[in-house]
Amino acid sequence: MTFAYAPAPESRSVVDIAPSYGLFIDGEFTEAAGAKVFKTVSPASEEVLSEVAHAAAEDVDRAVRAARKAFEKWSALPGAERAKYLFRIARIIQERSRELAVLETLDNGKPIRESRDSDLPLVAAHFFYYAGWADKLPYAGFGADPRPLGVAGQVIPWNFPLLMLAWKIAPALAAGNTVVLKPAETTPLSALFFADICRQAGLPKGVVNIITGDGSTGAELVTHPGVDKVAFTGSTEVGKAIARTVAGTDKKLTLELGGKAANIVFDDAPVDQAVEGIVNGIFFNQGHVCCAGSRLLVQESVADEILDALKRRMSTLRVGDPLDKNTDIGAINSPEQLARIRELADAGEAEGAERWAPSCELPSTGYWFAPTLFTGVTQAHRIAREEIFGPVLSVLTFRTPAEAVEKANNTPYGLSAGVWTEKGSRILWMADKLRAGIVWANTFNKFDPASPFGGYKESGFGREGGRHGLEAYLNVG
Ligand code: TAP
Repeated sequence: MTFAYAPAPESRSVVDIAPSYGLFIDGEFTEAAGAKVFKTVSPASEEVLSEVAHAAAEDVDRAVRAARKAFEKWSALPGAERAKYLFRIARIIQERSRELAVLETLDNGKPIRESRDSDLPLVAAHFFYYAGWADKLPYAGFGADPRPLGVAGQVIPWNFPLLMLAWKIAPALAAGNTVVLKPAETTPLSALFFADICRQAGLPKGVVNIITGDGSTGAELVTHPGVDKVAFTGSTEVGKAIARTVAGTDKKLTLELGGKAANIVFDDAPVDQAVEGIVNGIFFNQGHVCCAGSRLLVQESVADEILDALKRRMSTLRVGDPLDKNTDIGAINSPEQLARIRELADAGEAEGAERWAPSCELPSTGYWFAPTLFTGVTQAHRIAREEIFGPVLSVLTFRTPAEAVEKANNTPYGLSAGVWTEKGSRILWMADKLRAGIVWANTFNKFDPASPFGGYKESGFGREGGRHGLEAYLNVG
């Protein structure tokens, strides 16, 4: 059954979206060379939200030059002065958080409860955290006089548009670098609002430049000879291509790529708490999360009990209008992503796994996928190996801790993992054996600006967050 999607008008009016946006270069919004534009669409309503400039190669060059020019003065400012700008940006983000949360939800499709209660507080916290570091760099353990790298070219994905921007821009600026950032084509708006916040904060021109476009714009940016540091978050496929183009140059590189995390539930875990953790692990942000707990490994002796409770809980999840505060699962970000999720879910069935989803009404317009789980999954199935990046959970079972570790590590990725057990010694043993950059114990998807985040293996290299996140923007050799 379907129903028409009608966004709540009072929420929509919180944010004033202009019919068109230019590129933000050297402190000004400007047209792209050739005046090329693209449309950004709400994935929940298919409404065109705005037309956005599509940067050409010469725009990328203009932005990098502006960042280079600004670098001389910005890097020479005392850290305490740079900190003032970052604190100001953090405060403005807090003041405008309602507007930004609605904007993020409109452009991305994520539930307003998540953008309001998770994304925006974390974005502000990130700027506050790195503002605190700006005048303490000589005490960060990188030597007495750590130097910034220069111009950072940063490319981010669509799943947490403003949060990924914060993860990239806050440490770069704190360390004295200047930035050219390219948001994803499907979610450019919050980065453009952020550009306005930079102006509001009086940030010197050229310190932050935002260039919108598609993958070709990203490729122009990361290959530009004036870029000293490339920071990329996105798919492993594009990350590998970037690593190839950067190889042999003097650019520094950090990559945050895909994941296929195991969420491991032992027989002594409290069932209700574990089920909440499983639901949060895979259905938060529609499963568009690089560290999503997309493989549930459950101990055989409690598998039936956990699965029964999980299905009951999934039946209560509300899919639909992302602007409704009661919504648990919003829209899939794009028709392309929806097609990929459908293709992999169909492959799961074709390969013999058993598909289950609660009966739920999906809106007739927009891009939607019901929360889904697969049982009878083997390690050979595509749904156990490939990143789905959607609300689809693959369930596997294990008998012993050693078998859980072996299955959890049987993936080319290594970003995150979760362990649910009452035994502290088992948590420590598992954390030591799991090849994952982050291991959560009796929780999942917990983020903190003070805590480093990053992967092993094909999930990338380098860390964002914490003191480690500064290292990626400093000459520490
Ligand atoms: P990608 O297609 O890799 O896109 C990421 C960004 O790179 C976008 O801004 C994209 O631009 C741009 N891009 C595309 N081709 C490029 C190229 N050849 N050179 C330079 N830039 C290029 O990934 P996605 O579909 O947006 O995001 C989903 C993937 O990101 C998932 O695999 C997910 O796991 C991963 N991800 C990882 C993390 C962390 S922290 N590890 C966080 C979030 C997402 P357009 O969008 O404009 O094409």
